Amino acid sequence: MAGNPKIADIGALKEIARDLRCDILDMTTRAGSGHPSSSFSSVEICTALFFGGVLNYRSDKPDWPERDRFIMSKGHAAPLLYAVLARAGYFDKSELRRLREIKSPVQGHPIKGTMPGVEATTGSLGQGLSTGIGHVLGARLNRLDYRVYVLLGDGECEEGQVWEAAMAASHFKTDTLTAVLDYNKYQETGPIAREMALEPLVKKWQSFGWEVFEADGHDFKDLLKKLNAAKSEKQKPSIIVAHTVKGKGVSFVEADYTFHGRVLKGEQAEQARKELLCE
Ligand SMILES: Cc1ncc(C[n+]2csc(CCOP(=O)(O)OP(=O)(O)O)c2C)c(N)n1
Ligand SMILES: [Mg+2]
Repeated sequence: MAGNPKIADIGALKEIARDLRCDILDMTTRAGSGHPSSSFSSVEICTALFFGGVLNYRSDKPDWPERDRFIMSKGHAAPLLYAVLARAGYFDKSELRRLREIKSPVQGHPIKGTMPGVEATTGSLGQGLSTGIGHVLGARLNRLDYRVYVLLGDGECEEGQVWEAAMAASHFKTDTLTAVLDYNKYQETGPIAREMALEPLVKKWQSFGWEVFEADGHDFKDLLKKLNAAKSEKQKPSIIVAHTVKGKGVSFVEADYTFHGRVLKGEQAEQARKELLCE
């Protein structure tokens, strides 16, 4: 049974991306905390996955056994995950207004079981790829036909567990696993190259036994081409190293990495709404 919702064309994907950025901005400004710049960075990646025909899912049946799994390993981008899930129909958009409230199911980092569509508890960076491998092995045991997608941050790749998972994935020939690496070149405290360099990143993943693609992480055509190519891989796990801009869409956030974990307030939020063309 195919579970794929209506596939949007590139023009429609761009509109969805704009709407998602506006939702992220509104949610985090209202909450007064959260990670808008990390969320903005991955908007096109998640839009391509959920609305570009890559992921197989049914929002009316969140526990459908054959659904593809999406794991937001960079869990601080929870506002993006919630905005995407609401847009996909997992729950009403009004829930977004409860971000980070005490006892709200829309917590600052995703918790499995709190909102439909949240597949894994994340936020402690470095763990999501291992969870993804578990889902692939579970599919084999249960003879289920689904794929697993994991969104990683580049700072997250400074965690040792990511590389242990990278080894395990190729050892177990997890060909139904695709990681997408949001390579925005910054982590919390500064540039990756200064804090703990990852280059040569493509060669590293290749040497760990992965099929590696590079993409412009804000270009739908390029992203969809690489995500669809990854689906044909029959032996190895695959990764899309997606070059992105942290804070994408808001000029003064793009220009200043100290916006990590900082929300936009007052005039800044107004300026951002204008730049993003929010209604
Ligand atoms: C294990 C762990 N250590 C530290 C943190 C604190 N932390 C939250 S976000 C972040 C930076 C992550 O950078 P990156 O993966 O590049 O994500 P980006 O925001 O750039 O998309 C850090 C260090 C954490 N959440 N988990
Ligand atoms: Mg980063």
